[in-house]
Amino acid sequence: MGMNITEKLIKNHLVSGEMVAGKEIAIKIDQTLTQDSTGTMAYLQFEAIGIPRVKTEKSVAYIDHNTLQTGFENADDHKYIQTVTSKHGIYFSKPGNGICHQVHLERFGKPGKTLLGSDSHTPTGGGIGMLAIGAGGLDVAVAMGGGAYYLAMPKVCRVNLTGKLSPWVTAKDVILEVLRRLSVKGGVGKVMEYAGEGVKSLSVPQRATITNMGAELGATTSVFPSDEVTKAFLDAQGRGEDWIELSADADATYDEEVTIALDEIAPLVACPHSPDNIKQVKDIQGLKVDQVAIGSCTNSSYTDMMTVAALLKGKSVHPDVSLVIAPGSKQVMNMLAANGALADIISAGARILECGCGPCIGMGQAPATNAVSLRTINRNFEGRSGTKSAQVYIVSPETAVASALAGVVTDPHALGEAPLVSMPEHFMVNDNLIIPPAPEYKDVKVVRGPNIQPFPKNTKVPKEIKGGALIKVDDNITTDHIMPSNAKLLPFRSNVPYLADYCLTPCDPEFPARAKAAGGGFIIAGQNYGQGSSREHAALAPLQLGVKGVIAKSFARIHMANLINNGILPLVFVNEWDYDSIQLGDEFVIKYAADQIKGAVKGQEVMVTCVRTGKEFATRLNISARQADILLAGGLLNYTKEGK
Ligand code: MIC
Ligand code: SF4
Repeated sequence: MGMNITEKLIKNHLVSGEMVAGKEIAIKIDQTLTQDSTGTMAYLQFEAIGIPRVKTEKSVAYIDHNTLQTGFENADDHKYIQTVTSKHGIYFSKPGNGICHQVHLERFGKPGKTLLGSDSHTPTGGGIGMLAIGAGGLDVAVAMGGGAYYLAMPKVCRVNLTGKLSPWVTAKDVILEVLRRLSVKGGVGKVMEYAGEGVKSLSVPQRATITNMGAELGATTSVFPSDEVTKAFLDAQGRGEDWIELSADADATYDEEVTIALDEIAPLVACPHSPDNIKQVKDIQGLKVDQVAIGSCTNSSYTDMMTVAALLKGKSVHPDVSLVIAPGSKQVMNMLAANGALADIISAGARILECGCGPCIGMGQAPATNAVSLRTINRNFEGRSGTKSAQVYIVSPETAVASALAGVVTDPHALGEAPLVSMPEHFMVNDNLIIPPAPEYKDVKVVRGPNIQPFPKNTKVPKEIKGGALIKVDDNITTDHIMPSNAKLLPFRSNVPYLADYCLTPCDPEFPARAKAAGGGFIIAGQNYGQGSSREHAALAPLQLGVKGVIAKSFARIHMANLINNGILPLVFVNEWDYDSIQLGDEFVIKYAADQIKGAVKGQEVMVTCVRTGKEFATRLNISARQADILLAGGLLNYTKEGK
């Protein structure tokens, strides 16, 4: 029987397991990437594992999230990452070189390879036919050491693209349409595999915008075929030799299928505060706009920026709008500067930011109180911009510019004829901000500043797990709620004890103090707990506060893996009404904890006793035998050190 692309990629990298949807498989990882905000922790963990040089084909460390350097903390972290990576055989992309996903696509990604990144938008690499997956830092550390990556064999959803995009409709609108149909939970447990005649009309940056935001569907990853379009892109990057063809067999089968007619899509917008809260731009046309931010790993490519420049040329940003633009990489910025497009952007009144994540992760450009901010980013969770009351809307660069010029939300059709922007035959290649590792392990002294604090480590599972309900939260709690990230907190990603004092504070400011006073306990949550980022800090900070388990209606994939990796039980309510009956402060006991964890592998329920009611309620641990061992050992680090 024929295979789809996902099956081919997995089969070529399969280390163990059966390729049956839902079953645990292990795959070999060819490339890894980290960024600074998850990277410090990943490298501290890599050091703790104790392997001298990475065993991957290529590992790259990017500095892109935290480049503000408001104090010594960021700069110290950069120094640590630069020295530790040099020592262990990892390429280092200096601050200013651009956003990890954009640069990786330009300079390192290869069709047919696997990529594991400590950032949830790693699936951007699927735009050139990689199996690119986001994971927690510890999983990436293990992969750098040559260990396999374990995941549940995903289902494959064929996204059949028909027709062609109409003028003013973009790749961003395509993925917003997919989100409108499937929601932020629609991709859970699946790979979104793009196919159909519509594929060939999409450029690599357009494909990458779509695979990037597959993360917002909760998908394991998303992938496009590697075809002539991919080849032209790699040729233009001077990397034609990295190309291989990759397509689904004619008789390939899929678990699910959705069809998107490209010519039927209109410009769309994701309204506050969720990427799946979709409307047509024309439905909110006229809403007054205070800020427009163009950039992020979703829409900061050369062609995005050239389109923006063409639309701004000879015009002026509306007096009431602050327009900020962050090109995705040094390559993009350099080319805009060389061909004059940057001058058009600047003349129009845009504020140019350094190539990096910037406003997307709340590193500067926080909007004013109650402000309306239109952004080309991928996440508009409440408060992520740095301003809780801000209303953030996700749009395409075209809609962003049309609105920045008009001062109100505007469908780009209002701008007349769409500009023709083509892919360059040659990108400007100058990798002088990418530092290769030292030739030998012993050559480098790793520099550690005072901001780098020991991270919490768990211990073996006790006989009985006891603790109270420390907090009860609703559905769709994001990692931005669990471990907020903004200009004030991001500098402390290598200082978990400090960060822990802010854990879950957007939901309840008293949570850290309560958890500390109680000596730990349980988090009670609704559906899709932990959606969003791959940040392991959303597990490490609770661990620091003594959290032993999270009892939720369901979990987001990466966060659940991070909890297990840190020895925190991700328990799922069997009966959702038990969620309703739990009161804050209720005390719980999980008796015979080790036996119950082992039993869960066979599908047995994990019984939790509530001391107040004297009753037991049933939960499930959806774990493999290996994950049970990890939980029993008190986390992946202990498990790895035990030599498993
Ligand atoms: C994000 O977009 O939320 C981030 C910041 O890139 C995170 C990583 C992090 O929290 O450091 C992600 O997407 O994984
Ligand atoms: Fe950076 Fe934003 Fe992309 Fe995350 S989503 S990697 S913060 S640009």
